[in-house]
Amino acid sequence: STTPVKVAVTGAAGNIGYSLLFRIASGALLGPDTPVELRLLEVTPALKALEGVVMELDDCAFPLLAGIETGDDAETIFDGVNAALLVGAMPRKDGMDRADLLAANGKIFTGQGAALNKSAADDVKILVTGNPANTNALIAMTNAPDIPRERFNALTRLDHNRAKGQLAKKLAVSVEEIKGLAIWGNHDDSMYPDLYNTTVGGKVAADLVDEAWIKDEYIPKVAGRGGAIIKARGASSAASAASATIDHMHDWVLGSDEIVSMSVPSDGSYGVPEGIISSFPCRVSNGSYEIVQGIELNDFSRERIMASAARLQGERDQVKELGLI
Ligand code: NAX
Repeated sequence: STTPVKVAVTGAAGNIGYSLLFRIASGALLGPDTPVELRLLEVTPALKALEGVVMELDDCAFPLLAGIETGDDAETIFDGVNAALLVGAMPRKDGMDRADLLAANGKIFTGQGAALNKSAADDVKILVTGNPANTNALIAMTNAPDIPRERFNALTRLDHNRAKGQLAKKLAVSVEEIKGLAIWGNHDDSMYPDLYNTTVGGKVAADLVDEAWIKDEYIPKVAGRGGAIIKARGASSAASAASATIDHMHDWVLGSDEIVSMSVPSDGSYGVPEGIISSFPCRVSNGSYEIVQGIELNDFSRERIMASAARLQGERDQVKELGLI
């Protein structure tokens, strides 16, 4: 049998963790032939709750689950890991603005970046889900100088899946008919789903709907989906966030025939400045990704993408000022 792949999950006792771990252990992340060893990181007060989650994992008797280690020391938990899903972060509390959140979470990601730098496997791939995901990934990347920069990604696959789901609903088609859809920019309300380069059954999606619908209904709906779920469910998206986290890492490791949305370090493509981690349409194969080149962007798309990139630059400047990068 093959050596287990070591997969780290931070915030493992949290809401997303509760959906994520069982899917990883069942083979959804790395396929039905790859055993996994889970490395679960939590803060000390949550280790007790994590113990309960581990009991449930045991009780599933997953054939692919080769082992579980838990702890509150990042360097120990990240030792030899091949994939790291950085989910744990501090949620925004009442009266906390985005700057406070950046500062509070920034410290988590400087430490985890440094710990990954010290102890992860040479082939490690890192995906940040914890918010503000793009900038947290930038902080971790900057604090891990020995890990190639392109190994740090942030999650915009949930926005991608939401965008796909809403378009499929509007046009009454299967999500499988939608091709080329991608999210650009930051994982916040400035994210931009480009329907001008999306096709549905071979036709350009933007031609199948009104422009007003795209601007006034579709984009706000995708952007506001997280809030709508909190309102309806009384808790933030967890299963869908876990599913998107799986989708992203699965495709990164195993490849995909589809264009997917990944937040990756910008190489200046499409005028998105270097020095930020932004969402782009990507192709993935053989364990690596490429930003899709040669896409024609209209003025509206370009404007939206630049506005979202400007948000990321703003966050980058803030964390720089805080001394986190
Ligand atoms: P929870 O608050 O339920 O769980 C977070 C867990 O992280 C807690 O158990 C906490 O103890 C742990 N944690 C905190 N600091 C830690 C540290 N330094 N090391 C290890 N663990 C630590 O939140 P949950 O609903 O699971 O969401 C987790 C993160 O995902 C949040 O930041 C949230 O904003 C973010 N999200 C990101 C999404 C995306 O698309 N990128 C969508 C869903 C979600 O909102």
